[in-house]
Amino acid sequence: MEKGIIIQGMGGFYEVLTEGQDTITCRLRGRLRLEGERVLVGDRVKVSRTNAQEGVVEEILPRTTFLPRPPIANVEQVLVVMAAANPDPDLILLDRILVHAELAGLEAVVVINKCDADPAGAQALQELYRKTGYPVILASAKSGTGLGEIQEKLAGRVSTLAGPSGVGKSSLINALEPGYALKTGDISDKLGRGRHTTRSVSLLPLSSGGLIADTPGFSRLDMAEGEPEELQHLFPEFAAYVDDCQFRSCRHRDEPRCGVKEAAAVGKIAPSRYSHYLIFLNEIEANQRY
Ligand SMILES: Nc1nc2c(ncn2[C@@H]2O[C@H](COP(=O)(O)OP(=O)(O)OP(=O)(O)O)[C@@H](O)[C@H]2O)c(=O)[nH]1
Ligand SMILES: [Mg+2]
Ligand SMILES: [Zn+2]
Repeated sequence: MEKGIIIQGMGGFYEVLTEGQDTITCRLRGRLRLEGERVLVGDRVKVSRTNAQEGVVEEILPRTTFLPRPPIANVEQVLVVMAAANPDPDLILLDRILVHAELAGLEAVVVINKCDADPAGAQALQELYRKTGYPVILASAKSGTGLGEIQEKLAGRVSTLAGPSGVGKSSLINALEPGYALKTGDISDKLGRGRHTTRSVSLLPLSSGGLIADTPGFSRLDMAEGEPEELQHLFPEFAAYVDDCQFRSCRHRDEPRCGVKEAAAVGKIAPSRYSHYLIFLNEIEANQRY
């Protein structure tokens, strides 16, 4: 049997990139369908060929990572894309995606695309996220800014893009690999939002040897399940200040003498990050009550 990776799935058919770099169309072995096995793009599989272009997925290998949104298996890294403008950056969504990436054990990179449209705004965002410790890349699919830096992050690794519709995820891939000519869509004048041009997740081989997933944009993301006391660990920049909290069990909300709260008050932690932490904490606590 050959090994491969699912690069696209559609209506019960899966495109599998084999180790020999062939792409073949596969169905799932009936047994896997019966077991209700959910196959994701990124899943490593064993396939048997029925002919040169077709085969059957016989086995799904254990996943190393899993990201629920965008739904993808085995990626090492998430590039969270926001536009500097058109559409306006959605920082709470950006932080939600970063929290999900931390929870899944993935590396994350913040990409501010469309810097050409608002260079000053893009720089302010870079400044804000620099404090988090996440790498921040200022990019423009239009002018080519930052493409080299993105290329470096992607080389030889399996990565996914994530972010709202219309921020330029597909455009960035097209700028890196013009051969793909992925469909892109304009921004609706009335709502200032993207038009959900990309409809499904697909993993694309890069000339640098890596794989990058283009994904549909989304704007809603439920807070992950988890323990309220774990949330602080999903904000990596908080770690430097928790020793200044009076209580070891501090949730950094109402407690007296809280190092995190103090760091946010003086701007050592970005106030928006801290306020999103409080919002997520309330959401997790509310979920626990049911
Ligand atoms: N000015 C400017 N426009 C850009 C840039 N990148 C993309 N765009 C435009 O933004 C619009 C949306 O781009 P897409 O690549 O379709 O966005 P997407 O993130 O893939 O959107 P979905 O597939 O709907 O999730 C298109 O009109 C692009 O031409 C950029 O760097 N600068
Ligand atoms: Mg797209
Ligand atoms: Zn605290």
